[in-house]
Amino acid sequence: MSTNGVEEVYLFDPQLLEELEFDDQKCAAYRPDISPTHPGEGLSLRPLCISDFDKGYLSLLTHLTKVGDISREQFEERFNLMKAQPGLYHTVVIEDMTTNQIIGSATLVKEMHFIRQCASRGRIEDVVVNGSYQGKQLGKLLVDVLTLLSRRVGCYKVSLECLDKMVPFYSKFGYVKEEGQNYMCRRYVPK
Ligand code: 16G
Repeated sequence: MSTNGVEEVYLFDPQLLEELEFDDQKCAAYRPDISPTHPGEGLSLRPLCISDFDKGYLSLLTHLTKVGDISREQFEERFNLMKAQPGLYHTVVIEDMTTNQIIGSATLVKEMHFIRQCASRGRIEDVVVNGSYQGKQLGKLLVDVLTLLSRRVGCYKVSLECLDKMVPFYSKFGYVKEEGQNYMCRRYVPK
């Protein structure tokens, strides 16, 4: 795909999303019905592109947590480092095609391990939807897509961290608080 004759640089192959059997395998119910190929009027769901620096991707992330002052050079360097590890970083975005702004995003990170016969595990990170687009089932769509993708790319499990109030939301996709397991974290910078 190209915009203005310039070839898009995707973080990962968009075909991976096209190949998901979303309608047959989705976890959540959608009313009205939406899907990765039809996320809603004027919206498009796709992998993160290097050009999303100019489409408000970083300012969307500030709805989730601190982002800092990231230059184009820093963004592109990080993007290219992630892209250079094929199969590990899957950031999906939703663009409002009428404003050319990124209004939703989530990331699946695939980690490689030795345990379980050299297995991989998935982590769903940085799920965020612009407040003006809430109620359009977009958070649900992003998490559903990445959860399906985690299985498709061979993860033996997928996990995420969330606030107490978000537990009912993530439960819809089959995420459970495992008995006896705790999320522990040591921070080196303030929250
Ligand atoms: C949320 C995110 C997590 C992210 C963290 C950032 C989801 C499911 N969880 O817990 O991925 O790393 O926020 O917060 O999106 P922090 O900057 O305070 O660590």
